[in-house]
Amino acid sequence: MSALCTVRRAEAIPLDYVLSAAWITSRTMNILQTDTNINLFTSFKTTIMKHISLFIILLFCSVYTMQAQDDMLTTAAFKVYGNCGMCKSTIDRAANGVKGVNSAVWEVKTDTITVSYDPKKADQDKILQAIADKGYDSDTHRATDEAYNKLPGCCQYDRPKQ
Ligand SMILES: [Cu+2]
Repeated sequence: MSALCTVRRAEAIPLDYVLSAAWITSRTMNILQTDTNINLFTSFKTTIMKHISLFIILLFCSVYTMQAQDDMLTTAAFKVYGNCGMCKSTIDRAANGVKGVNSAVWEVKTDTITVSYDPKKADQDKILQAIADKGYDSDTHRATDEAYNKLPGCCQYDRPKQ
């Protein structure tokens, strides 16, 4: 949760009868100290009004946070040829090493890598090229024979036809 939300939540607490308010991010709750001598009915009305605005602020904060995350990341899956668990660690490391990649997971069973990345910093070309540099072919980026031949014997998968 952003610092802005934290501050605004504390500000949104009714000020006229609250002596102090603090938003505790780790517990997602508000700590309030109130003056109990204030007229209960007035206090009740104020509380309802202020809690509605608090709720609206919370709602906007949540929606904004979710949108920000969605806008930032693109998720895509690509075919990458490989054999075994050792291939997996090499392919995963190559893709995760590309700047802007948030997560990359290659599956042995399906020969498919699922990558989530920031499209402003990374793209399909950069990711698949980094994987090809380590000796692994995809349908669009072929590794050099030199890189392929460097792979351990167990990892020398059947290459797709050129
Ligand atoms: Cu392997």
